[in-house]
Formats: sequence, C-alpha cells, structure tokens
Amino acid sequence: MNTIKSKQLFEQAKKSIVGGVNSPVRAFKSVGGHPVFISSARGPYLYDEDNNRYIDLINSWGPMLLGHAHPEVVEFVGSVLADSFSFGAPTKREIEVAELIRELVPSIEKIRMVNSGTEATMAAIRVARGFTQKDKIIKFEGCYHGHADSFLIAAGSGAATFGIPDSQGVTKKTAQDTLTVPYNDTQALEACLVANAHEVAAVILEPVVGNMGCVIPQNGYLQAVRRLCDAHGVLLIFDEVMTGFRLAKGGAQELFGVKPDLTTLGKIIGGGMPVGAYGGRADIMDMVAPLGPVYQAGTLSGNPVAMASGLATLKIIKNNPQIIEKANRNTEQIAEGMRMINTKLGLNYTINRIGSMFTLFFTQKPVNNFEDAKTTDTKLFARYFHEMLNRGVYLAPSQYESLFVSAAVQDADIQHILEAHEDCMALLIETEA
Ligand code: KE4
Repeated sequence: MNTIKSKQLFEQAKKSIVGGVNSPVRAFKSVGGHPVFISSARGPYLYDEDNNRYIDLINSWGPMLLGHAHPEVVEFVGSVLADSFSFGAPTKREIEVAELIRELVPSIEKIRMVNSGTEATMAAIRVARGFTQKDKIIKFEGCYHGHADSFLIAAGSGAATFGIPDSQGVTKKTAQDTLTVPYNDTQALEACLVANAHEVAAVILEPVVGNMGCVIPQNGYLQAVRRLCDAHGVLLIFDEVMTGFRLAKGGAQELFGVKPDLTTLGKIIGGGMPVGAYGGRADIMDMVAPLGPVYQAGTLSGNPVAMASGLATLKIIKNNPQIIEKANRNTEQIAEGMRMINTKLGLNYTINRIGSMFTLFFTQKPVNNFEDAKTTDTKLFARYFHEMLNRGVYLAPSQYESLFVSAAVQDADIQHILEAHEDCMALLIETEA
C-alpha cells in the first residue's frame, strides 16, 4: 500500500497535535510505523488519504455496528442540522432517546446523558460513592473505564490490593481509593471485599472485557460477582460502553441475565457521535443534581445532533434484530475461518470470540485474565498487524484491544480477510523459522 500522504500528514500533525493524534492508541505506538489518515468511510470500508480501501474491523472502537454512513442515520442527522446544533436546553429528542434506552435496558430506571464513556464511568462511581457514603471502588486488572483519575490505577501488591497511580498526574491519595483484583477470579474479589469491609462503594467491571483483548467471563462469574456485591452491600456497575447494544439489544446484562445496579454506556449509543450515558436504579440516580447532592453537568450533554445520530442508530437496532445477528455471524465466519487456517498451518494461537467481538492472541495459552493476555508475542502481533493493513484489512493497532465487526461486512469481504490472514500467517512462519 502507498501511504505517503498519511506519512506526510502524520509529520505535519505532530507539530500541533500531541503525538499527532487526539487519542493515544491511534498513533500506532505499540505496532510501530505511522497511522493511516482516514478521509471517509462507507459500510464496511475505510478510505485513507492515499485512496487505499480497508475492511474495517475496529469500527471506531465499537460505535459503527451498522457500518459506516448508514443511509437512514445520515438522512435523519442531515434533516436536523439546519435547526442549529445546540441549545443548552431540554429537547423532546432527549426524552425519546432516554425512553428507548430504558426499553432496551430495563435495569436503567433513570438515565443521564453525557458526552463520552469516560464521563459516564466517572459520574457513575461518584454517584455510587454519594449513595453509599463509602469511598473505595474495586476494578479489575486489564479492564479500562476511560481516563478519569480513579481508573488510571495499577494493581497494588498485597491482600488489600491498594492501587498505585498508573499515570503521571494521578495522586497517591486518589489511588488509595481504587482497589484492583484479577478478572475471572471470585476468590480474589471476595478477599478484597473482606479486607476492605464496609469501605467499598462499588465494583465496576466490563462484563465482557474488550480492553485486554476480548476476554469472556467464565461460567457463573458474573453471577458470582453479583452475589458477592449483594453479600457485602456493594453496588455493581457494569461498564457496557463496548458491549451495550452490541452483544444484545440490552447488552451483556441481557445476554448473561445479570442485573447491575448501574450501567455505563457509550460508543454505539451515539452512532459515532460523542455520547455517553450512565443510569440504573432510580433510588441511586435520584441522588444526582438537580434532584440530589451528587453534582454532574455538561454543556453539550444530550446534544440535539448527537441525539439524532444515537436515536436513529438505536431505533435500527431495536427494529431489526437481524443486525446484531448479522454482525455475530460475520464474526463467527471470520474468527472460525482464522482458527481453521491456523490449525492447517500448525499454529495454535488463542482466539476469544463472543457476539461480534473477538481477538486473535499471539499466545497458545488460554486467555482468561490480564496475566494470560500478557503472555502474547506483541512483536509478532505488530508484524501481523502491518501485513494485514498492507492487504487492506484494518485491525486494532494493539494486541490488547478487541475487534468489533459490523453488520455491513459481506461474504466477499470475509473471503478477502481470510485470504489475507492465511497469507500473513504463512509469511510469519516463513520469516520466523
Ligand atoms: P471514551 O471516553 O473513550 O468514550 O470511553 C472510555 C471507555 C469506557 N469504558 C470502556 C469499556 C471503554 O472501552 C472505553 C474506551 N475504549 C477505548 C478502546 N480501548 C477507546 C479508544 C481510545 O481510547 O481511543
């Protein structure tokens, strides 16, 4: 692929934008090389500034479940643009979105719209702390909940698993209130709850993890987390920013039949426009201003243009159950096709797949938590990433990210992906030998 324009644009971007990107993972730091600059996208395809076409398997990190520029979404958003872009006042459309989300996710009795997943998770732990009058939260190694201080915490050592800052600028005091335990380990969670009895406001987790690569809860794990939270008087927050409206119309909580106290949403909820939301039990959410003492606000929260994009997207998902099914089937064909090719080539790399999320891990170990994920050969992944990019397949530029397949992918695209995969893996074997 000739990507000379992207290379030049990256050099130019770095003069004004930190690292040349507005979000770190886009810089290709963990895979090397330079990012491709996207000019447009349609359906399953991205087009870069050098007019190369890529089959998109990341879909803006999840939002574009329908595929890019879905005609009904584009038409509806276009129809509201002339009405001005923002009022800073309540609108009817916000009610429509809220009522539709409550219909799709019944555990959400009250909701608040915000502008990103980070805002949603930051606000959710604030209201959990306000409601319970406790300070600590428990998160899980390898789960990511956005860039709020309370989440940029590495696992501390010792039973209390006190956190330590995982980013400059996060204070030790903040880190003390975030406890971290391994995912898929109920004993570790129980020990942490016991060691911090009566101090924990909430447990927050990705019900299916995307941020260490795709990691699936083991049988009964989410149900055990729910039981432990109930036994210890701790709120359960499902961070469904990735899984919401993707794994089922009602998200992972519908798929696994586990009801959280609070849910955070993002990505698909805005159909690609900046939207997040947090919501759940009314007795908890009514703590939020202007009703209660927990403050949270936002100039562009519930923005009418973003609500139009989200409303159109969610209506399509609600009224066309085959959309999620198609994305799931696409994913099954891609992931199982890759697994068969790997077996034919004598490779036994782990592939985790659920719904329309999957990750090919360059390790032969099962991957059920972050320790397992860290056994991957990230150098080999980086070579695979670039070989696939050169063949017109756009993967996440990091081993520790799930892929998100859209319903727009067609059979010919799947064939292209699998041919590219076989080509790449054969090349890796040849050059690694
Ligand atoms: P945003 O603030 O990026 O909208 O959402 C934060 C967030 C919260 N919770 C979960 C489970 C998430 O996956 C995310 C954001 N996901 C990353 C992908 N790993 C977004 C990509 C990026 O950071 O550029």
